[in-house]
Amino acid sequence: MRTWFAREALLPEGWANDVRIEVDSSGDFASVTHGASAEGSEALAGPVLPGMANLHSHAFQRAMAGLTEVRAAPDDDFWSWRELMYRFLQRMNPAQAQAVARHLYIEMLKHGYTAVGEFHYVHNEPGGKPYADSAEMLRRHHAAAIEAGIAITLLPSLYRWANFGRQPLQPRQARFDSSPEFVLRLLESVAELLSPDVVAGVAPHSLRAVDPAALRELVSSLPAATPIHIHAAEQTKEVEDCISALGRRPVEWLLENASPDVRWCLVHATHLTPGETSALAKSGATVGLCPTTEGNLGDGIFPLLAYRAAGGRYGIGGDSHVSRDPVEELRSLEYVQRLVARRRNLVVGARTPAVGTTLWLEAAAGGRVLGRRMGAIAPGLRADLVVLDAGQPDLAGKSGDAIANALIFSGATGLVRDVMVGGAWPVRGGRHAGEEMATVSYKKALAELLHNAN
Ligand code: NGQ
Ligand code: ZN
Repeated sequence: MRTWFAREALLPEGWANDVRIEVDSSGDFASVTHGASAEGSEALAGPVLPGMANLHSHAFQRAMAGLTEVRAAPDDDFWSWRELMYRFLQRMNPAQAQAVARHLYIEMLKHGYTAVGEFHYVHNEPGGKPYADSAEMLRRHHAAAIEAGIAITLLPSLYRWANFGRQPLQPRQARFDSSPEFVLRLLESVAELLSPDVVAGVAPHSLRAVDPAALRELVSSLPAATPIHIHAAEQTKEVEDCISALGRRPVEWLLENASPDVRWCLVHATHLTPGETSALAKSGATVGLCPTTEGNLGDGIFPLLAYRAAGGRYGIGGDSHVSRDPVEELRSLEYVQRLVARRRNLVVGARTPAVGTTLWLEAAAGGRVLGRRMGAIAPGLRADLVVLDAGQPDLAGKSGDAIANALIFSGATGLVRDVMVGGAWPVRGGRHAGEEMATVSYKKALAELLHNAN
């Protein structure tokens, strides 16, 4: 047992003072006591928040960040971006994918993410032949997470069709080709890797890429409590195509046919009717919001206020990784709602009128949908902590809600000092022991990928 002491910590009910945190030898919080004495415990270097979950990652896309911000056609949009992304991933080999993911995961840790849901669909060799070990690419992401020290939920994706109506995959989608049996085999082959910080789930890619029968087949074959992540209703074209093919909007169809519950993460869920919004909120599912990517791709605006008012759960994802920072995601989430409503201070809860505190607590709690015991500083959960640097000028004189608000709304950088994942400290003093090596191999991978690009 190790015992830590924080002058201030963000507990489920809000900021508390003089908090004693016991972590057992397996990396779980054993007890959390506020108003406690510091005696016999090790002092943390500043205010403490629960570790943040990154619900939705396509790690390889980090290597493209900044490369698609050039207008190539008068009507550049999500679909033209997708073509560039497909082209980019064609040649990425397993070693490069691992180098990109390892570097990304280290950067995410340094910004306060302690767990990642890796929604993984680049299964096959270029051309579409499965690797000798069909789990090769998935294992590379596991290895990257272990090297980084981030908790990971491996979400092998089922990607069967190019579009609704069982349209055959296009040649540039050949690396994704997979069946329910293929995905279930991947789950079996990673079973020996599982631990409290390595979880496996599945990711039927979307209603575009998975037909209803295959979705049913996959979901009905899963062990209890397996996380199920799916993209839904991100683009209006997808909503229209879904209505033509299935007679329902994507989220409406899922609610009627797949009974999403606490195991489910609906990624984006951008385009909802008021009826879908409240039904989804009451389903127990979590929405995986990816604010910086959704902005980057011009997806649209999620009805966050109505969804929260109906009791909906959500978390955040880095998705295409145009950001690696939870602060940027949360700030963007609130600002987009302000721009629409032309009001301020919108995401606030019963616990506190402070937006920063509310956003961090709610998004962290969304980490449950990674299938890992996480989401708060509370006994029985994995010990994930984000310790801020009390010496930073942007935190000077601040306490409680003002800390979380300064973190999210002051543009401060470098506030995160130490990060604990399952009782271990992959980041200490703002540094990660593997960062130099990870940077060297990331740069090498990027040089190779960009050199080969055409
Ligand atoms: C993805 N990204 O899976 O990476 C998708 C694009 C697709 C987003 N939806 C690929 N943002 O939709 O087929
Ligand atoms: Zn995605």
